[in-house]
Amino acid sequence: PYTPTPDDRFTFGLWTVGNVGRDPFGGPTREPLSAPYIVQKLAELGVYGVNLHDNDLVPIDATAAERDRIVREFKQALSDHGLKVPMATTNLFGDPAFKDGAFTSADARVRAYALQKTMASMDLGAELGAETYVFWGGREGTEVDGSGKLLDALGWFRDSLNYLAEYSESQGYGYRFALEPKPNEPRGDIFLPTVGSALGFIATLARPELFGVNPEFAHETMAGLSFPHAIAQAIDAGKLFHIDLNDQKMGRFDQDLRFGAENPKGAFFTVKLLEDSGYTGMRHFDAHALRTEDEAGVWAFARGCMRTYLILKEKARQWDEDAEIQAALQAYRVQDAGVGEAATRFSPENAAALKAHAFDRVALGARGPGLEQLDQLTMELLLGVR
Ligand code: GCO
Ligand code: MN
Ligand code: MN
Ligand code: MN
Repeated sequence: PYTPTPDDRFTFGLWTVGNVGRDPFGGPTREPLSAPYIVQKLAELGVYGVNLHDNDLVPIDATAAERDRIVREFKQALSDHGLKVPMATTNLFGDPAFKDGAFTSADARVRAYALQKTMASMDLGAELGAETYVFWGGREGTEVDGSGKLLDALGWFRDSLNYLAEYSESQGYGYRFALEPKPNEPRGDIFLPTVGSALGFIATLARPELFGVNPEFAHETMAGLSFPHAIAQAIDAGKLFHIDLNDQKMGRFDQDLRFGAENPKGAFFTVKLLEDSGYTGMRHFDAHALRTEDEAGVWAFARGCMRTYLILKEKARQWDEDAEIQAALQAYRVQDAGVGEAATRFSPENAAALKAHAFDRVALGARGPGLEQLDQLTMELLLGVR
């Protein structure tokens, strides 16, 4: 049990298992792995697909001939090992040209270059069969609000996304776009810092139906927010187009920990929401092995992300079937308001009836809902004694 198969729809990025263990204070601790090798190893682990930034595969300064050779070899590996590329994205953060933003740079030449680079990357993604296109605006932000671009930046961002959505449609790519919010790092403040911000912004785009969100566990946690609450809102809005699963201690730098490594309870309710809501998208792990690890540790990390997901999926099923938990849940939810139709649908008559109803306010306030017991039962189930 808990051995993944492609039916589980697990994906990793080339940049995740390919991470060489660099951090701001030290260089790489691992050798780079080639893309075809990563494809082979992920397939052996039962993964469904692999995602990429343009420059994870094709170096930014590759010639056209080099690009074609690299892409040909990658496609060969995908077909040899039966892996898909469900999602593609652009590296708009690594090159110094983007040091003060890509779509939100104050330099119109950089904004135009970001559009050009993204169109080329969308072409690559489409060639590889990607259906989801992610925008993570890592450099879209400021340290200096004296730059005076807080309003302009949102306008530039919107214009770029509108442009690229039209490009996708004009090419017949049919991409669904997913905005990935993050509150900070590498910028002091990143624009559109949370899932809620991104959802609000999408409503201002020319083709909002083409855009959803790509929430990340670590990013909402960095903002001090609850990841399950964020994805619940995205699901409710019909906007959960993709998801970045990992883990993170609150109040720390971006850690990209193995899924479930730090907050298994948050991971449990994340899995439960995805499974209960009928989410059909990819379960993508945007995380990497600890810098301490060698290559064996990388595959232990990848296997661990997927095993934890599958274990929690099984726990979610147990939770649903646990009679005591279900009874506690039933007791918690009082179904009948005792006011007939009056509170369910507005009409002048219903409103009048509701206004006339006598509530026992003191009794409502005195009721204990049993949440301590419900939570303890959940903990005991997670801790493996139920
Ligand atoms: C991060 C981000 C990135 C993005 C990636 C794909 O914190 O570095 O999560 O890993 O997810 O660029 O959009
Ligand atoms: Mn991240
Ligand atoms: Mn990260
Ligand atoms: Mn991410």
